[in-house]
Amino acid sequence: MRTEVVIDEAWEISALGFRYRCQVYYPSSVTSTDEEQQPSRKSEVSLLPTGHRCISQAAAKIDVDFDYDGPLMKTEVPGPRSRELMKQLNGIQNAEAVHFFCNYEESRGNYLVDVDGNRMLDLYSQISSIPIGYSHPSLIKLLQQPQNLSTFINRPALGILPPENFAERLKESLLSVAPKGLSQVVTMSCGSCSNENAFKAIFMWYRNKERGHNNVTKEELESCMINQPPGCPDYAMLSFMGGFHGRTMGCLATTHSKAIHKLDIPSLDWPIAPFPRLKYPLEDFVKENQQEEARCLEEVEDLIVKYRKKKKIVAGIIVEPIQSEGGDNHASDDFFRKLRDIARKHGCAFLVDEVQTGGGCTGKFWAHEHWGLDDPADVVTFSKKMMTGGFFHKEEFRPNAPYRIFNTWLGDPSKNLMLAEVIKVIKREDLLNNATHAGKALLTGLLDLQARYPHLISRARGRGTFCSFDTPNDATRNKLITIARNKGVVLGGCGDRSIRFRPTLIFKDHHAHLFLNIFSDILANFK
Ligand code: PSZ
Repeated sequence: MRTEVVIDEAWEISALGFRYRCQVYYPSSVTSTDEEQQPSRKSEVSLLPTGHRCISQAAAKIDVDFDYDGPLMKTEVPGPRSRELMKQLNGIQNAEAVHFFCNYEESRGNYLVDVDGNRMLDLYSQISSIPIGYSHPSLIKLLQQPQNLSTFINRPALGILPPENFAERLKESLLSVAPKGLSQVVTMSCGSCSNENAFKAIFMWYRNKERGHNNVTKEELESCMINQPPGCPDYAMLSFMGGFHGRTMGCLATTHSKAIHKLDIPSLDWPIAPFPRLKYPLEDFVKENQQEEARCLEEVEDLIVKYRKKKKIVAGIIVEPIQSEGGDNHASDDFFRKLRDIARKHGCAFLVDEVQTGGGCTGKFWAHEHWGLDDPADVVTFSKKMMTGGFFHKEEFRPNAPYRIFNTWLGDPSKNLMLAEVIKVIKREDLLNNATHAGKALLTGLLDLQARYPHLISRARGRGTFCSFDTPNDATRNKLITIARNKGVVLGGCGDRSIRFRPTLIFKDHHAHLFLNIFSDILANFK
């Protein structure tokens, strides 16, 4: 029997003077007595906090995102169970990057629960990859529908044996949110794989443009087999210092965020332009920042010309709308419009890497929509919150023959199925506007903390919930992240001293206030 319990709660967070009200629904499916059908729900009943699960008031009751009411800490993190498991895993592989082990069955909404029973407000969401929170009821329901079972258990080699509904499924998932002007889409399994294949599509496009016909010579066919021109032309992708586009060999040549990513790996002599380093607050440095952006754009053009002179042709430019791994470096919309113009002027493809920025966290589905481009990007890559990797592109970037952009899986239809549901939830719950709104609450609070603790926080910045700030140095940044984690807030670092926010799309104002309240205490007591 489906019943619905609605609880109303109101409470106050005093330190920052924020007051909020949280309406709470107890999802009907949890009340089912049929534990067999819902094994993962079994322990939930005992975990139910004394009431509160927060939900957008606009949401239909069936789409409740059930959330806990706050962090609950039992041990320091990593706790004893995590440490034991780390030791175990480290015997099999280098597991030193592991922060702690998670209990995903108990994780809900914006809260990540670890194996020691600690419940943390997750503002990092698996490096920006959880669109609508943990264990969203709409996704659980999707998986429980018998007609979807086959999609999860029979993974096809999509390039040769797609299921009947594949095109239809792409239309209701990826194509329903395609960036303006991009009618074509190819799915891949991860972000690196998406960029890697996007580069290849760009190189093929460029070569066909140069040839002006489809007739490939014998010399080209033979030389490509031994990695030589003309079959392997000396083409390049131009990238930016501080950018991150993945760790596979081609992508790594365009990744310049940390030396440790690149050390010991042979690479390609491809041009690297400086990315603007803006001064904050932006309104106080308008002229300096304009000059800085002009300097970088000039360098882009110089590099294209310089490389052409040494017979290396820049076939494409790759850029992140906000450099993420490299330290949350922003540039103005005007900078990107001009960059797009430069690409067109020199006949280079313009590739926007939306792997981290895509999916709605900036308040628009694609961060580059903020730029207002006259001529759309040529290629847009995605992964993370989109559940599946892949890239959108203009028609002219279609490979001219089958098997040219290809691999075994080419993504996974079960991810497209989940993405279609995620998109429905985003639309139904108005989550793009929510990102704008919640992001404003977060950034306003960060600016307030920056004014009160200028020795600890600077350069607070952000678009939507894609926010960050700088700390004085690496050691302070890492210490703040550790303290926050032990107080029940998971944050991420980026660059050499920034802290970044990458919450889910169901991160609401009251989560921002909850975080700000906790973090304010941390800053007040920081030594
Ligand atoms: O350390 C790592 O490998 C990390 S930490 C965060 C990422 C990778 N992000 C992945 C990423 C990205 O942010 C952008 C803008 N482009 C491409 C990628 C690569 O995606 P994956 O990791 O799925 O291959």
